[in-house]
Amino acid sequence: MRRWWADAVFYQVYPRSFRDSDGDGVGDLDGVSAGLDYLAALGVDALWLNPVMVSPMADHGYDVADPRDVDPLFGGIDALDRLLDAAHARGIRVTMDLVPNHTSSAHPWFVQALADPRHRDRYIFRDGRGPHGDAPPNNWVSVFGGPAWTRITEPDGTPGQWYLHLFDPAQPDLNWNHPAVFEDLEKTLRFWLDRGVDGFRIDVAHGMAKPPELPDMAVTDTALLRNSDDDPRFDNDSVHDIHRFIRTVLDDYPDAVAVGEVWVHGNERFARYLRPDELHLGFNFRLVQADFDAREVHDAIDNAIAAANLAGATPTWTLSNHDVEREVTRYGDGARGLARARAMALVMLALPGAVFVYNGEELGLPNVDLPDEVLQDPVWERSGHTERGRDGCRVPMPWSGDAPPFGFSSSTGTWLPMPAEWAPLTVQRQQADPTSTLEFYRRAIQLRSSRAEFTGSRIELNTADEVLTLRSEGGLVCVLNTGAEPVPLPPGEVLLTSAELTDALLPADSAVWLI
Ligand code: TEU
Repeated sequence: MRRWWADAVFYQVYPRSFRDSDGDGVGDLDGVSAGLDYLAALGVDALWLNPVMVSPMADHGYDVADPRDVDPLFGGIDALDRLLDAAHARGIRVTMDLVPNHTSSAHPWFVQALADPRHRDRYIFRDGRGPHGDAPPNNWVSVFGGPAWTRITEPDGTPGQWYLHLFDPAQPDLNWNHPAVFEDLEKTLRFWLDRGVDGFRIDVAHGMAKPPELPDMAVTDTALLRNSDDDPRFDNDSVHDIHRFIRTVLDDYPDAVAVGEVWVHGNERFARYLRPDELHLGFNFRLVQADFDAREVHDAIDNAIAAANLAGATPTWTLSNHDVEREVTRYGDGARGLARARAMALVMLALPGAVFVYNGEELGLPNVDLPDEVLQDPVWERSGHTERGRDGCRVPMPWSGDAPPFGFSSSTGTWLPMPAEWAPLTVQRQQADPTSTLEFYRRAIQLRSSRAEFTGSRIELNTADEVLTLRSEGGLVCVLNTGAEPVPLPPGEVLLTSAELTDALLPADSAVWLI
């Protein structure tokens, strides 16, 4: 059976930054509803909303204090119901972020755990090491920098136990050996699915399970860890029991989809998450990690398809999200970075499987260099101001007008400042310009979803002299030129190009679709 998500274009909405309906400078769900006509015209099939549950926002919603309600900042649960109705009326599905690895430190379970040592077993509390227990239980580091343990003060005022947090101290890790944690997640899944939500993006899907003895890490340097297979914090075998559990619940809702954030090394490890009784889809980050280089892009595609094939699953494609530098900037910034990002969009949209577009990508937004004093990502503080964090890819979307806040909000006090140089990048300006990145994206998505050449799951890749040629089963040819010189086009009728062709040659930093 062909599922709706198997070739869908998902649009990732970072709710703080899409559109603000109530003038507080922070985007919200009625803002998303107000943008639905725009999204329908863009041609997207589904939304993925970053977390909107009740949260103190220490990590902008990834610290959930009540998993079964919507934060008032985003308009409360009625705003979500309005969005579900309005999206479904336009044939757009809505998926939500789910955060099962940790809760907020303001979650009632954690508040209770702090107050009473008998209620700590839903989290990971341990005595410290050393004579006075003043050293952390092991050497684990937090993904955001610094130790992954924080010591609490006991109710009687004495220095007490330590709790584990792979991210911020405001995000204590749950103990997935506790049945209450499973029961509560099932309640949460059914709560949203019964309300009409079409599925979930599962945060840190490779986390959750921890080895019972909590062994020390062999490597604690974050830069080295990125390429290390030996990280006891993640990808433990028993995580698959959790995914199987989630799947049994989702199977009661045959159209619902679960897509996991799976940051693991190697295709074998990745494919385990996509076995028939686990996740439907897994984010494959190989395209995010590839440089603008034909060989690297070729290998990224090959590996992503090989990983999906190992499990008989659908591949997924993404160039950016709310955690990584925007691709325009990654590829060199300025006109060149934008040209390359447009070229890569044609490559991504030519591929079989599910595609994820991050809000603002369709406008060609670059990352923003923000001044120190406005930075909000916990990474900035936790790294001792050595890493600037992810705020630069989360700046609100420019909609209209000639100056900030560009129609995003009625307030100039947007939660992150918007650069004045974004005036030419607004939706309004780009809609009026047939050569704009927005019009290019719209056309590409429309062709992808309407033309028979895009069907079929097999593709053939060839790379020679910095030129990648991709042929789909349905007869689409996509050529990407990452070299410095223009190259001749293969025979065929041009469907779309990311840049203007000169004398029937494909310029450097561009791509073309032919049939
Ligand atoms: O990101 C998880 C994350 O930080 C990954 O980088 C991964 O866990 C790491 O590389 C280790 O392999 C998710 C969200 O996307 C992010 O925005 C949140 O801050 C984070 O979880 C915590 O909830």
